Parts: sequence; C-alpha cells; structure tokens
Amino acid sequence: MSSLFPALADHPPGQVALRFGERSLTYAELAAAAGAVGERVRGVGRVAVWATPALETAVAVVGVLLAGGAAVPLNPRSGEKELGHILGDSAPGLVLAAPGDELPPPLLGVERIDVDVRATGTAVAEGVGEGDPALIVYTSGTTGPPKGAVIPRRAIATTLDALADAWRWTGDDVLVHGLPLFHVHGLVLGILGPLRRGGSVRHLGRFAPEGVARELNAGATMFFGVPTMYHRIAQTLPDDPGLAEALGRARLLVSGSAALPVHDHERITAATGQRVIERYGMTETLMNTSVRADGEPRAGTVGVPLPGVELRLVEEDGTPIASHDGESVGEIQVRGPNLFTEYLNRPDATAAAFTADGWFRTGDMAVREPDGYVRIVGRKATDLIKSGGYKIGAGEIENALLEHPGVREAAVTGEPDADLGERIVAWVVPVDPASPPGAGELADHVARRLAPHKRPRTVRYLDALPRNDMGKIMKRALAS
Ligand code: MCA
Ligand code: AMP
Repeated sequence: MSSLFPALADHPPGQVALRFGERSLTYAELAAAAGAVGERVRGVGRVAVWATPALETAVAVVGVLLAGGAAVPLNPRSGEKELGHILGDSAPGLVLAAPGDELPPPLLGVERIDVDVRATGTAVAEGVGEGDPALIVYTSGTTGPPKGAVIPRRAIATTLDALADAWRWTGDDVLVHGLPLFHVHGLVLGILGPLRRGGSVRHLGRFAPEGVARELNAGATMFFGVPTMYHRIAQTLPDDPGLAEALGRARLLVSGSAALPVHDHERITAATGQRVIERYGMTETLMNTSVRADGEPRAGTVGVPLPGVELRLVEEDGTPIASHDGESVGEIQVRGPNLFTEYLNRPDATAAAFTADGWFRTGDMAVREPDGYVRIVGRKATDLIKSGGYKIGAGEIENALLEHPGVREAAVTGEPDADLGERIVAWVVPVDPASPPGAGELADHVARRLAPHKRPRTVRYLDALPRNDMGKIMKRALAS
C-alpha cells in the first residue's frame, strides 16, 4: 500500500517534523530514528508504547507503523488494574519507552526497548495491507473494562486526508497542542496528522493557555483542544489581552472529543474574532463530521459528514430518519473507510456495535439541520461519562469502588461541570456509616487502580441506593 507518511521520504531539507519543548526532529531525523525503531520491532505484531507526552512516543509509534506493526499506546498514569487488563488483552511482544522512564510492575514481564531519537535505521514494511491493524486504542464502555479498538491503516489515512480537505490542512501548517498521546485526538490527529501532511507539530508537554499563545505568536497556525481547554482559555481571556491577540493570529482553532458549550464559543469569538471549529469523532470511527474551514461556522453543531463518511440518523427501531428538519432526534450511525475493524478479543461486542449492513452504532443522539449540519443533542447510554474529553464508563468505576473495603454499594453518575463538561460523582453506601471512607481516599483508590482522570470528583453518601422492583439501581433518581 502507499506510505502513511510520504513526507518521510520526500521532504524539504531541514523541515522540522516534531518539536516537544526544546527537543525537535527534522523529517530526515525522524525517518532515521523511526526507521531504527522499525528495524527492532519488525515482525513483532503488537507493540506497546509508553505514551508520555514526549518525542520518544511519536518516534515509537511512527517506527511501529513503518514496520507494519500495530502500536498499543499506554496511558503512563494507568493504574495497575487497568494496565494489567490492557496488557493481558493485547499481549504486546515488546514495550517501547523513553530511556530512563520507570515502568510499573505489570510491564516488567514485557521485553523493553528504549527509543533513541538520534538512532538511524531504515525499516521497510513488506506485504502490509490497508486493512492491517495500525493502532489498538483502549476505550471505555458502559460496563466492564475498556475494549481495544483495532484501527486499520486505511482508517488513519482516510480520516487524515478527509480532514485535510475539510480544513485546507497542508504541509505549511504548524500545529500546537497539549493533548495526551494515548488517545485518537492527540495521537492520530495531533501527531500523525501533521506528519501525513508534511507539516510540523509542537507539543506543549502539558496544556496551558500561555503555551498555546507562545506558539501561535511564534508561527503556529492551528490549535487542537478538548472543550475543557477552550473553557480554560475563555476563562483566561478577559485578563490576558496577549492571549486574545495570539488566538486571533491562528488560521484554525479546532475543538473536539466533547461538546463545546455555546457560551464558550461566544466568549472566544468576542475576545479574539475567531470562530472555533468543531468536529465529531470517536475512537472506533476516527472522524465523522466537521465544520469546514470554508463553511459557515455554527456554534453548537459539529458540521457535515467528512468526504467518504456515510452518516444517518435512525429511530429506536432502526428506521432511518430522512428529514433534515432540525428536530427529529435519532441515533447517529456511520459507515465508511474511517471505521475500526473490531474490538480485540471481543467478537460479541464487535457484532453488537454494527448493524447487519455494516453501519456502526455510535450511541450519540443528534438532529440534522435543513442544510445537513449535524447537531449532537445527547447520548443513548447514561452510563458513559465525558469528563475533560475522556470517555469514562460508570461500570468500571463502580467495580473499582466496590473493591474498597469500606464500600458496601456504589453507583456512579455524571453531573454537569463548567470546566470538565461532566464531573464523576460516586454515590456510596458505606460498610460502616459511622466511619465512611473519605472522598479523598476513594478518589485515590480509583486513581491508583484505573487512572487519575477516572477518579470521582464528588462523593455522596447514602444509607441505601434507590432500586426498582427488579433490584436495578435507578440512576435517574440519584441524579435528580
Ligand atoms: C489529582 N491528580 C491525581 C489525583 N488527583 N493523581 C492521582 N491521584 C489523585 N487522587 C493529578 C492528576 O493526575 C494530574 O496530574 C493533576 O492532578 C490534575 O488532574 P486533573 O484535574 O484530572 O487534570 P486536569 O489538569 O484538570 O486536566 C484537564 C485536561 C485533561 C488537561 C483537559 O482532562 C485532558 O488532557 N483531557 C484530554 C482528554 C483527551 O485527549 N480525550 C480524547 C479522547 P498532572 O498535573 O501531573 O498531570 S476522545 C477521542 O480521542 C475521540 C476520537 C475524539 O473525538 O477526539
Ligand atoms: P471516545 O470514546 O473517547 O473516542 O469519545 C467519543 C465520543 O465523544 C463520541 O461518541 C461523542 O459522544 C463525543 N464527541 C466527540 N466529539 C464531539 C463533539 N464535537 N461534540 C460532542 N460530542 C463529541
């Protein structure tokens, strides 16, 4: 198949591909370093990547892709239970990490290779097909541990090329972002995107409005962020005219992973003159829709289907909704070359996710406006929470809470939060009502087992959980 990154072989001399803080690599240096990784991992199949926000992570993933393997990005803050599950499920043959990174116990049994960003090598993948797996990205469901979405090479190529069309994204663009590198947003769009275009990316290490302003003032043309980042920018703008000026210089500001509230759109536009563009995607589908760079920006909508993506709304019984009346709500289903192939080791879950004729059920509820714009209005499952742009399943947090000796019963809900979009709330029936485990202790317990972003931000104590006649917890009664 054609290369995922043509610019690695054909680049202007000296063109910078990646920059993380003070460290950067030109395309020639990246081709050599990733080629060296590729030589080491060839034939291994699945390769875990300790996905810190560092140059090594980008080199590791590109190296695995050059060798025709599949990278399994790991959240370096994953707790032992989550990490143990991901490693057991994906069974990587190797783990790639930056020299000096300390790996936790579950990884000690996996052969480790340190990524040397100054190494030179030339990996060439032979016999690799478009449908072969490129990435396995773990994503939460309503119950049980996260599932590994197997993302083929075809999906990465087509989604990035569709975004290039929608956003007029070229090799002249310089992207700045501070997203984590173990999810689709930060890794596929934020790192592989600029590399496929032959452009540059500057990663901030961690997000801060000042870092975004600094890079936009120093030539960056685009910024990608989750709504929480835009909310923090909107909060900072009134006291920071320099930030408004810097954002005003950007060619494109893109938000995704969750809905950007209209109020934040409006505050940013008022202060900077810029309109933030929203796009809608999923780990399983990569990108489905976007407001186009040359289209009418409309706060509260996610734009139109990307080239190559078929999108429809369906009623509860599966009947397609033909009308674009801005009112008829249906579940979004999508079909196209941007889709994942399966959930690793989960044929049951894969089968349930698709209709008989190959449409993927997103679980997102939306309306179509008369001109085709998609407006997302909610989610089918109340047990999926989007907090800070991370998808978190209520079930996995409930299970972790129940493993605490002081917890008799637990239910988890999401509540609106101006900063995070939704905040994780744990409803807990303690074993001993006279001395319940503290909120901080329960947050630490979940953070240690799963990941810090999955920790409850609020804990509420009850004598009993509200249940219906069947014994099922009535979450709606909790939320009200
Ligand atoms: C706090 N911390 C703790 C604890 N409490 N650590 C352990 N135990 C505790 N009890 C630490 C955290 O680890 C973190 O450390 C720091 O305190 C702050 O944590 P937190 O408040 O959770 O983070 P934040 O600073 O508020 O982060 C906001 C954020 C983040 C930067 C917006 O939520 C984020 O990066 N979101 C991006 C999510 C994303 O990429 N989603 C894409 C998936 P430290 O300060 O050291 O870090 S969706 C997707 O890919 C689809 C395809 C799509 O459409 O895009
Ligand atoms: P994930 O499982 O982390 O890949 O998250 C995918 C989910 O994020 C989608 O199913 C949507 O619910 C949500 N999402 C992504 N982008 C947007 C957006 N622009 N507006 C609203 N929701 C979004």
